[in-house]
Parts: sequence; C-alpha cells; structure tokens
Amino acid sequence: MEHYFQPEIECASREQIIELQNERLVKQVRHVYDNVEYYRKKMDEKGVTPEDIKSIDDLHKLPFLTKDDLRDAYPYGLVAVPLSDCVRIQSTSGTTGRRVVAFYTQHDIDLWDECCARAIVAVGGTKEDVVHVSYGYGLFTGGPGLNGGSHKVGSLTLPMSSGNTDRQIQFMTDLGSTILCCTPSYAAYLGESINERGLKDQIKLKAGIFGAEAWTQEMRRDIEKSLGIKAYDIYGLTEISGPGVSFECSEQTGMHINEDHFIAEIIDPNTGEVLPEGEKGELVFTSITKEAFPLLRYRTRDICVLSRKKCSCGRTHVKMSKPMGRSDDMLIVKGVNVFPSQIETVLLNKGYAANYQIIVDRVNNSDTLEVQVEMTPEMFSDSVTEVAVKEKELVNALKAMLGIYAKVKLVAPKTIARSEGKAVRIIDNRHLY
Ligand code: DLL
Repeated sequence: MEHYFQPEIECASREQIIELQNERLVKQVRHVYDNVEYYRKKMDEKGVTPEDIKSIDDLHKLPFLTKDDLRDAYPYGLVAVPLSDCVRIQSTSGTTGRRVVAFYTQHDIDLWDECCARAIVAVGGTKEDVVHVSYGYGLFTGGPGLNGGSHKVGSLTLPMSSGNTDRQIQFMTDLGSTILCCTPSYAAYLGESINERGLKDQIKLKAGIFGAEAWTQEMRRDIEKSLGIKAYDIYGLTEISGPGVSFECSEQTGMHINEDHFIAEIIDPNTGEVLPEGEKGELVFTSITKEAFPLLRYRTRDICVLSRKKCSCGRTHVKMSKPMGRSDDMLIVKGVNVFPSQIETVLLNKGYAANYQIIVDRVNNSDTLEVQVEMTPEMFSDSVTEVAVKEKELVNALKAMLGIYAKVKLVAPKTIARSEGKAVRIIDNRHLY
C-alpha cells in the first residue's frame, strides 16, 4: 500500500495545485520585488511589475535568474529577509564565482525537511525505520536535508555523514539500518564492500534514496541486487533548497516535483522559449514558498522532460525524468560539482598554460578524476623526481579548490591534441546520460 507524508497536498487535484500555485506566485513576486533590489532591477529592465503577474500563466513574463546572477549578487544580494531572520546557510564547493550560498529562515528549513520527509515516506519510511544518512553533512545540503526529513517522519536517524566505510557497515549491521541515503556511487561501493566481507545477510536495509549525481538504470539494478533493496532517485539543488525538490515513488518512472513549493518549466536552453509538456529542455524552477532565498525562474542547466501522465502511486504532482545532461559544462564527480574553469584557474595560478584535459571515469563504482596538463617549455623537465614534486603541488592546489582528489599527470609540451574548434577539455568515460 502506498503511503504519503502529506496526502492532502501530494494527491491534491490539478485544480487545487494550480490554485495554490497562483496564489503563492503572486505573493512571492511581490515579496521578491519589495525586498530584493537585484531582482527588482531585472524586472524593471524587462518592464514587468508585480501587478502583471496574476497567475502562473504570467510566469513567462518574469526574467530568468542564472548562476551568473548568483555570482553578481554574492553573497547577500538575493536575500529577501533581514539577515537576523536567517538561521542557516548551505553551500556548494568552489571559488567565489562558482560557489552557491543559499540562505534559510527556520520556516524554510521546516518546509525543506517536509519535502525530504515526503521522499522518505514514498520509499516506505515510517517512525519504525532506522534511516542511515551517508550524504555529507556540513555545507553540502545532502546530509542536513535527509536528516531533517527523517526527523519529521520520526524515524531513528543515523547522521553518519560520508566516508569511513568500515564504520558505516558496522553501524548498519549493529543498529539495523533499514533505509540508506547517499550518492548512488557510494551505495554501489557500500554494496560491494558488504558482499566482499560476507555481511549481506547481516544487513536489514530495505530501501535506498540516492541522488546528487547522475546514475543509470543499470546502476540501479546493480545496487538493488548487491544490497537487496529497492533503490529510489531523489533530486534537488542548493539554489532551490537541496534534496527533495523531487523524488521517486513506487512506480520508479521519474521524480514527482513538490509543486506546492516549486513551479517547474522546461525551456529551450538556446532561446529561453517555454516548451510544451513532454519536450526535452532545460529545467527552470520558481520557488513559491521560500522566504530567505526565493529564486524566480532559476535556470538549473539540467536537461530533462516533464510528464503529467497519471501515476499509479496516486500522487498528482508533475514528474521529471532523470536529468539527461547539462546545458553548461559542470561535471559532478563523487557528488561534488566541478567546473572546468575552476581547474583552469588553478593551473593558470601555478604558471601553466591552458593546455589540459580532464578525464573522468568510474572505476569500481567510484568516480575518478584525472587532469593531464602540459608543462610549458620553460618548466619542462625529464627528471622524474622534479615532475613528481610538481604533480603533488597541483594535486594539493586542486584539492583545495575542488574539495576532492584529482590525479595529476604532467605531460611534455605540445602533447595534448589541439582542436580547430572548441577545445575538447573533458573526456567523460562514464557515459551516464
Ligand atoms: O546535489 C542536492 C542533493 C543532495 C540532491 C542529495 C539529491 C541528494 P548541488 O550540490 O547543488 O545539490 O547539485 C545540484 O546536482 O543541478 C543536478 O545537476 C545534480 N543532481 C542532483 N540530484 C540529481 C539526480 C545537490 N538525482 C546538481 N540525478 C543538480 C542526476 C542530480 N543529477
């Protein structure tokens, strides 16, 4: 039997959802216009006033927001309440220009937790469950989001955070974890480690909630087999709150977007034109209940398809497909957002030229990142020790910038193939989309 955390809203009629969205959108546009100078200017430039927005049919009149706007307005320019009303920030890794810093009031956190609670209940979670959260805690939204959702459900929450696989497995077996929350690649790795140790019959897991990075149906099958569970997808982004913007139900054919909080549109990434339902394009969100950091028409850069086909789970909220790619060059490696420009900044700061290649792969279910960099003729050396020292220096600088390990291979000048058009900087051998 299907269970819901908030059945009255998760299964509301289309008319009820639209009515709620209309009312909340009008209020939100007014809130943003009155309190966010940055967005007010954008609306003024486009010649739109809050009075022009009477319902969701007028949404297309509003200007888009992009990551560049977040950079321009960093750090406080998009905050819509007095800072004294904010209780939390969450953030992504990266340099100032690429880092996302999102703000929350206590009310925002409560609603975010409810979104995550919906996801937990959708996979069968109840207050009898032991929810094992192995997403990172701290600035990353994964740990705090699922932790808050688990509390709302009333489950026993294990705030494991990421890493230390031995300890993860020990807690899992000793405390009888029943629902695992982590990135799909870590789930696959845990599955492998549990089987290698011959401990599969000692774990009580029944379901997993996996997201923050792309994963394929094959990977789903592998994880389900190795851990003996059902594996569900969850999607979200820091800008819009974190995990729980959408989540999978028992049908496992896409993720229901929490439409009482987020209005979704699909646009043509090149023209910005809104596309009809069922067409593939870039996902755009308007958060209609956020108080502190209410983004209107935020371009996610995630490419996907929306569907309003009736779902057998009884939920009525629109479903999004798994993201099928990005309309920018962001990579997600080990759940961490990596922009080639961050890597380039490190290389240029260390005196290298922009002749490099980023090679991403997945080995034993774990992402690997390698940066091949040409030495300049001045720094070229065939002393193995000297090269090793230089490589180590870059590994450290990249770790400081990205927060994850990247293998560095220095190569002789002019060995990286030059391109006549756009340089081919990224070779992604994972083929996730
Ligand atoms: O990854 C939030 C999250 C945490 C989602 C835990 C799910 C679970 P960011 O670090 O801001 O936030 O990265 C957001 O990650 O725009 C997508 O490109 C990608 N992403 C998130 N979930 C999925 C997913 C968190 N289920 C960016 N499938 C998004 C594919 C995903 N990509």
